[in-house]
Amino acid sequence: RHQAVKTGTGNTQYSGTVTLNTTLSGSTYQLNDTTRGGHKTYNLNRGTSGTGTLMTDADDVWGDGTGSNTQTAGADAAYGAQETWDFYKNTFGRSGIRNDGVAAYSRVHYSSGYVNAFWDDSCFCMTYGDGSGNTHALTSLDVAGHEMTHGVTSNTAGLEYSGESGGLNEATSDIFGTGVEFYANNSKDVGDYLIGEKIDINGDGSPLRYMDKPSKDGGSKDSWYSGLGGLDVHYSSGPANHMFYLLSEGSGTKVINGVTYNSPTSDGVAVTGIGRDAALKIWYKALTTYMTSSTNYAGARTAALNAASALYGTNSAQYAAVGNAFAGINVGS
Ligand code: ASN
Ligand code: ZN
Ligand code: CA
Repeated sequence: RHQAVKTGTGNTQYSGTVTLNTTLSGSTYQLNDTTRGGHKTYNLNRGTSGTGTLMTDADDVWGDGTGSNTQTAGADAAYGAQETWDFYKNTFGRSGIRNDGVAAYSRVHYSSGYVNAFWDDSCFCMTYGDGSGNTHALTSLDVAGHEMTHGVTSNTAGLEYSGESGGLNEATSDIFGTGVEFYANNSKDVGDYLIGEKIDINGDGSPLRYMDKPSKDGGSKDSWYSGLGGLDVHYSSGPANHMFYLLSEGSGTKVINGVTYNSPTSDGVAVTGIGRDAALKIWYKALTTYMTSSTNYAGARTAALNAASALYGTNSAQYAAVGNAFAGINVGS
């Protein structure tokens, strides 16, 4: 049967009205983006296994911007996959999660009242719950970028998901999830250094995590200490998220896209940022070239310094800033 690439409209819950590449098969549109490795979006319809059904539509307009329309989560998931694909391709020249030009697939409406989203290496697929109570669908752009980055990490450094390497794995997902959010440059979902600010996971409007000062979530640490590896990986990620914020934006108070950040350093020494683009490049090269499955915080510092040296040279401001940002989280000096 003849298939053609079409330009559909997604009425997302979190990112306004967006363009989605779809496929016209016969007289039915499919949420299938053949221009980005063949990413397909499926509806699990509250099931918890298999792929469910490929999302299809008669007029190529997907969702209505609210969670009560079944297609809306599909529009957000497809948009998240699209922006994550484009971020990695256009920022790092990475073609998909495995860098082989092949897309993962996404599943929405997983289970009932499920308040999470997750990447799964075994199916090479992304899954989103609908949330419950005050928590909305887990399909926001930073969450999508966070989860799919777990696939990138597992296909590169392979950071083991426990101890300090687990914290670095989680932070890598927050760092590039945030990279995706800024990359998309969507006026309805502006970039920030907060994670999950759109989904209301706490039911009180607060985000899940804060990169400028991770301890604001009540569990994450701002700086490395000897017991860090004993924490949940979503808390031991704090110092690396904080390092990334310091490296990008510098310490102290700063307003970005209307959000006020106030980032301290563990030693009280001010850090000057080098900008998010350079910080992202350094972390990506560190992850894909220098880190291994057992890299800890001290090893991450060495990896990031090696990456900055390779990209900018050891006499560069970028190289010096990596050392200063790690000193700001009590790693090295
Ligand atoms: N949302 C969680 C995370 O990315 C789910 C998981 O995979 N553990 O950490
Ligand atoms: Zn994660
Ligand atoms: Ca965010």
